[in-house]
Amino acid sequence: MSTKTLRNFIGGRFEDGIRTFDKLNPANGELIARVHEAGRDQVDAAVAAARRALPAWAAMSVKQRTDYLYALADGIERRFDDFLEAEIGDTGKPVGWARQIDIPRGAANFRAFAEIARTLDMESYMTDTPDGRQALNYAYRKPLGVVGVISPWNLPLLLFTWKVAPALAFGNTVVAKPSEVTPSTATLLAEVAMEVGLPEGVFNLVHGFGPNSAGEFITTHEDIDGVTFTGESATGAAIMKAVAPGVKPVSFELGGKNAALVFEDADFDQAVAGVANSVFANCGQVCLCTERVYVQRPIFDRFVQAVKREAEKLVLGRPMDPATTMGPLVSHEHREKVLSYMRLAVEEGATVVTGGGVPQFGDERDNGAYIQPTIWTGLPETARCIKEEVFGPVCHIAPFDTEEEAIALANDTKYGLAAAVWTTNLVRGHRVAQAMQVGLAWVNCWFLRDLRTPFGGSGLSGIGREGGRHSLHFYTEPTNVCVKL
Ligand code: NAD
Ligand code: 6OD
Repeated sequence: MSTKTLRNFIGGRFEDGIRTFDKLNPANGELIARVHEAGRDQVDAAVAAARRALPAWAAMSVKQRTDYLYALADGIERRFDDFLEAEIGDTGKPVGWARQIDIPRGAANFRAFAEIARTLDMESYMTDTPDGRQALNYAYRKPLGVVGVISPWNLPLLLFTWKVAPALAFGNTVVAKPSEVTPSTATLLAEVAMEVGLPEGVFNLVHGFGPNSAGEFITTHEDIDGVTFTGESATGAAIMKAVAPGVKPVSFELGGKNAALVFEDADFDQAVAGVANSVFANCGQVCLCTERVYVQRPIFDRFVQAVKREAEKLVLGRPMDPATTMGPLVSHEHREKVLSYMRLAVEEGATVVTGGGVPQFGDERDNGAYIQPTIWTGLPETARCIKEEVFGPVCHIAPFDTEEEAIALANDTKYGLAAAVWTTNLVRGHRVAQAMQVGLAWVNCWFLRDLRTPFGGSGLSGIGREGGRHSLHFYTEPTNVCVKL
């Protein structure tokens, strides 16, 4: 495959950056792209272009504006195979997962938010006035303005469009930075924006890193009206500091240390398959992945052995091979981090049920960032491997006796993103799900979601909720209009 050149997209034109950095394929270590890093001047130019484009974009009829969003969705689908190849090249994820999840959701995000924008109603109240007449109050929603979007590498197109789509649907213009680790599909989206004739300056793309690079230049820019960010909790904290002097709003979707609770009355096979999927999907690199599994004691040993069998069945193949069920981690740097937790787990007293290291293939995959799916048992609840997000294909499985104990164990974390409850007792399912201190609780499933529902977490997992109408809270500013009648 030839090496690509990826540029910034500013004011409707592709532009070189101040220097380039290399993007390697995590499945085999090959150079796949040279990426133009935006300097401060280019971020300034992108913000200025977004500011110039804002009045016309915000004033456009909802029908006309959302027609562009449908066109972007159609454009992604027209170039589905380009997006698929680019996403797989950047991440090493299995083709089956990217074909079913990443690329379709890139298009679906635009359609879902276009639909929400087209069907919005307005909050209104009729109030009695002291002189016996009435007043009509209505909350008129205006776009927030120029929105800074910063996204991570694990579901690159899905999470990039998850922020760009609502911003555009509700009349904002955007300066967006994908992760430096996965710059390709965002660049393809810029090409699609050009192809569908999106007005220049409405969507601007800058490449680069966080500190002292495009990420920081966006978040510290005084003409940005707010920042929506998905990534690590520590990065969220740095961004909060960066926007504090301007008192800018933020929307944060951050890390997780998600629990699965498996009750003895669960459908055993369904729970085993569901838990294994929630631990190992996308090589454990989904913020919603399960890293802590609590299993009711009577089925504990059998459950551990069954999940071990699922882990050992995973096919660590080449990403484009349809038989592959687990690709490499996203980079060698990230593998070093995950491996450091594997060493730490042993130091902290874990029993390694399966995995724990790097697989050997005897072919080009040995240059990739592959890692073994790993299960631990026996750690104390105070262990760092129980408390800290690993973001790899690992979980710890521990027993519990009572429902109260299971709830307490699941909630004993500073994160608050997601949890899954496995039980055939649906009354218990509702009760336990409602007791989870998380933004998303599943019963007998994982990763299923209607795009109209609120998404996000509490504690170290984030600030605010996005999704459907909930996205209005960040992407629009209401003006209450009160009319005396
Ligand atoms: P990261 O925080 O390292 O990077 C995310 C983005 O922030 C990248 O574009 C990066 O360049 C940028 N960035 C880094 N430092 C910055 C700074 N100081 N100022 C401005 N921008 C900066 O995260 P990652 O490693 O790309 O992604 C993995 C993390 O993201 C995990 O913790 C995962 O749980 C989390 N995540 C959360 C969700 C969610 O919805 N809650 C979704 C996906 C990923
Ligand atoms: O499904 C979504 O909308 C979403 N934001 C998923 C996030 C996954 C985290 O890695």
